Amino acid sequence: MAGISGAEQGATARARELALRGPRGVNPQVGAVVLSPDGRVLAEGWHRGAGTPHAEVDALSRLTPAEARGATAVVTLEPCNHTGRTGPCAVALLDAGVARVVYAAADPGDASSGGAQRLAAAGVEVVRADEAEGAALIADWLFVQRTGRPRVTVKWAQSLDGRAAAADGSSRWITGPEARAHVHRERSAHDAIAVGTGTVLADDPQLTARIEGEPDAPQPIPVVFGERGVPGSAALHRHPRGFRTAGHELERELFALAAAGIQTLYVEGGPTLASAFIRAGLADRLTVYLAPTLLGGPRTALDDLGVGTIDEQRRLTVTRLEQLGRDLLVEATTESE
Ligand code: AOF
Ligand code: ZN
Repeated sequence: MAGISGAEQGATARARELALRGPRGVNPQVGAVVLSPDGRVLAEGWHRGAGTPHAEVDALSRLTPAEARGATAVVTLEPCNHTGRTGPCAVALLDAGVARVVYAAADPGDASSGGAQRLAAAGVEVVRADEAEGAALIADWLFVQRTGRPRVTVKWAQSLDGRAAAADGSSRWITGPEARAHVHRERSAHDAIAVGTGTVLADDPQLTARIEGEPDAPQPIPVVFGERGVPGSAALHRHPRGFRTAGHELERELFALAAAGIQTLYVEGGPTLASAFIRAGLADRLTVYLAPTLLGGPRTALDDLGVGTIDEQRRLTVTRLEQLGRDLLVEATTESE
């Protein structure tokens, strides 16, 4: 990358690794490396979550004033320019006498952005590195900043003829073990799983991510949508993270989840909930497991989507098509993405 030394390039990659040590939550994952003028690593830092020091301040805290003076700070996110839960990092870097700042992603915040400009105006050399990788690192957080809600994946399994259950409502195991293993990976890759109370009552799901050979796989927190309560005997009460409940006003509930630090939501909760998310334009990505079986009958995988006439159809873009054992996985994005 133009204007960036080999040492700085290495430090940018290292800073991304450090960022991932921090938790996903209301704040972005951010990493920082401070280099001496001749490119030696002087200190590393990362952000440990809302209310704790920002990555660059964490790294600076490990240096003597003499080491920091004239050094280069390499950060995955533009140093902030605001006093939030902590003070402005741009000022901390200036006060420390840092001579050069290399950063990747721009800060999208109205209040927090402007750090790069402030530093440059004060005579610090400010260089932009690796913008795409910096943004990719915090893509879900950036999505939340843009929309105010988590990124939503809606998942369902269906027979080849688009049914989710037999006429009597029995529905388990229409897909094979490979598809089910894939679902557990998907669960683990999201911050929260949404189900409707109907699914809790009918299936009594555990909603844990069970991945062979990965006992420590991240466990998303279950969110139960709907007015009916969760019975005291439900398996959900034994979930390692507990569970949240949510009402039926989807958009408002999503804002609340984002405010609680949930950046991604996996909607697994049956035809009613899946349809509600899609109808409301709140489904960003669909994952459909197609089982080579026929069920016929009234139990369609989705119910009313508000498509009264063909001009209102919900056009999708297929982003992935894969065979999982005997089943097929179709991934698609909606217009709202
Ligand atoms: C972080 N960690 O390492 C950097 C951030 O109110 P605060 O103090 O929690 O500040 C959060 C904002 O600060 C965040 O939204 C982002 O705009 C900026 N930079 N944040 O949490 C960091 N460098
Ligand atoms: Zn900051």
